[in-house]
Amino acid sequence: MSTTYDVVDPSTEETIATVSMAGVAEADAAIDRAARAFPAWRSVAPADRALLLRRFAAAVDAEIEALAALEVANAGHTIGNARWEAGNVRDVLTYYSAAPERHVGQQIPVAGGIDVTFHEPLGVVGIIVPWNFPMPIAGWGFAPALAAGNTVVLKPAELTPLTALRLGELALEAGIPEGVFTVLPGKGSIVGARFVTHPAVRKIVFTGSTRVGKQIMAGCADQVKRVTLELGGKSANVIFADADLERAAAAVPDGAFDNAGQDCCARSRVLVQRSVYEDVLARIATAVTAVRVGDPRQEGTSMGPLISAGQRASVSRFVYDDDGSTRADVVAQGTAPSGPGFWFPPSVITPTDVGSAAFTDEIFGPVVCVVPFDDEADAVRIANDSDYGLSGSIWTRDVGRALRVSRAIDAGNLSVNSHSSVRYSTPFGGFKQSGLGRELGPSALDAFSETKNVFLATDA
Ligand code: TXE
Repeated sequence: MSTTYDVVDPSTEETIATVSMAGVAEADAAIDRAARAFPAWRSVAPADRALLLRRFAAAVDAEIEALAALEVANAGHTIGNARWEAGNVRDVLTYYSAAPERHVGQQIPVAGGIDVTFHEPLGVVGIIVPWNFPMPIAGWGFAPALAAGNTVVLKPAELTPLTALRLGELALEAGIPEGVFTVLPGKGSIVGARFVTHPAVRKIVFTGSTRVGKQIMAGCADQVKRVTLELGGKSANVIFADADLERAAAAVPDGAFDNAGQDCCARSRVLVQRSVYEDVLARIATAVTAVRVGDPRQEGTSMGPLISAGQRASVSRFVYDDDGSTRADVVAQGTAPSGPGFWFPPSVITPTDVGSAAFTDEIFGPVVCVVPFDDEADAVRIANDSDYGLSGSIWTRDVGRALRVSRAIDAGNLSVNSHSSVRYSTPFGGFKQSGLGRELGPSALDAFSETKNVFLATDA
């Protein structure tokens, strides 16, 4: 049964919208519509499907400011970040709009005939999106899925449905046929879980916690359902003594506190070579205390609020003791507004034990840990001593070391002398418990299609 719920602005705690919450019946109806829309959508001529995706991209482009403002209100993202996120959806759609005409099969030499491969779409794809990047993470799923000829049902996170709902409307306005792309707000345990069990849904794309990702993977096993998982992270930011220390330290806040640290790629473990440790720690403390936390609508604000009171409580336990006092290993803190809003000051921790929870758990807030290391082998050992393996950075002027350490760290997305993780044209995903499969880049299309091999006998 459908009910409604209130959506809250995390910077004011005010209700900004009331949204219908789908139940199992609505999920089943949307999946049935998507299944019925599939045969026609997969048969749309490649050039026409490409054109529809470009029109969808143009519709997003025309609404960048409106989408960004909606995300600022719903997720507390800074206006600069939110513009980038809306632009990213446009860019991902544009990038994959080339696919219908260019995702080609092979002709393989064989005896006795002709052998060709086809990329067949899967059918209905269920996409389950978290609250931290509601627009891009949705786009990374639906753009390649639609381009490859699938239809999509998408469940946004309970806390952040507004931009996804608008993207669903823009798809229709751009001419994407009814039923091809449906956005369905609802509870993960009900609508998300139904995507997993419904036999017409042939693939799940899930981004969220490792805990739920494991449940989804287990649930998909029953039907051998295809699954792409993008889960948590605890990424290492390794600063060698030969690096440009000023640049490396200055990049720590952006690398760790993007989206108030609610970023699966957050480089939340900073490893600094011991000979420069005190120097770099002091620079990091200066950079962190200078972070401008406040109204996300103001141009120039670098960090907004956390998403919810629950998230703030979850982050607080790494920084404050039960009696409210700051923990002893917190060595620097910025400021944050008081009053309404789920604010949290950016904080630096120097844990004495790399096995402590602050150093091993995904905090998902503006908290960065800094520890020393002795040499390259020590840095790699500490970096890899994690269940996660999503991203990371290496700061050095030694090219050989940059490549050696990049190869040695068990993570899917590394950057050298940079904290960037995501480009729509390059693969993105995690090692170990950070996920399964890759999104974005040219090979994402393979995750939304099956390879079919056809042999045609030509012998008389
Ligand atoms: O995630 P959930 P939460 C991490 C981060 C964060 C923690 C908890 O550490 O603090 O996870 O966040 C849907 N079947 N990340 O609780 O519950 C849910 O409705 C199907 C990292 O918000 O995993 C939402 O749409 N779906 C991460 C989505 O899953 C289910 C981003 C994510 O929610 C479901 C977010 C179920 N049983 C959190 N239960 C990243 N990789 O960036 C929930 N959902």
